[in-house]
Amino acid sequence: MITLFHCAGARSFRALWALEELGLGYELKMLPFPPRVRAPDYLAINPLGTIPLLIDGGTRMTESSAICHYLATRYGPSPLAVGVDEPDYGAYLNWLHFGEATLTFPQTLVLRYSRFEPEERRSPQVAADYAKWFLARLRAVEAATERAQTLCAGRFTMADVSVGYALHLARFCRLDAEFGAATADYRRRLESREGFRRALAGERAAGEEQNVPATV
Ligand SMILES: N[C@@H](CCC(=O)N[C@@H](CS)C(=O)NCC(=O)O)C(=O)O
Repeated sequence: MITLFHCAGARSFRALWALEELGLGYELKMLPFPPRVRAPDYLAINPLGTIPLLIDGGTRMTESSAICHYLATRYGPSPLAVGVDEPDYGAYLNWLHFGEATLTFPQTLVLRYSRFEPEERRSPQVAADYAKWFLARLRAVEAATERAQTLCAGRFTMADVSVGYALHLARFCRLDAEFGAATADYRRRLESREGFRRALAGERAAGEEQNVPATV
């Protein structure tokens, strides 16, 4: 059985969404955010203290975008991964990593310095600078989604899960009002997927069952 440690709304949502898109069975363990402070026992399981943590037999993974690709290939073949022999293999890998490294990184600084730090450590300047950074990087998504319904390979893939999570998180960062028209439509298409909706409902139900409050 696959086990996923998750905080509502956090990057582990990518893994949860991927599991739902693939229709795999899993156990969802909810944690309060941040686990290193509010669930210190978790450090014995994952010394990094971060989520996601995915355990699948002897495999342990802590990188959300890598988990998406792992699940689609380990439990594939699936059209959710792009194969090495397909023309868009490079574009797929690039978007998969772009979602986390280029888009989510600045968002976490916005959240941290506008909402998560204690009042005296907050920095409107840092939050504003990284909001600008995020919106500038989003131009690549706007250009791609003006041309096509998905990011690559002419179909929905784990690259869309990776970037789609960053667009989902933008609502919590209050940055979604500044999306271009194509990006806003793309996010609506992603969020109307059954797999996305099941993931959202699943994290809500598991949070209630396990008595773990939502992150934001
Ligand atoms: N690059 C990693 C980042 C993991 C990460 O930093 N997760 C955040 C939540 S979104 C976290 O656990 N933060 C709590 C902390 O750093 O203590 C990924 O994509 O999964």
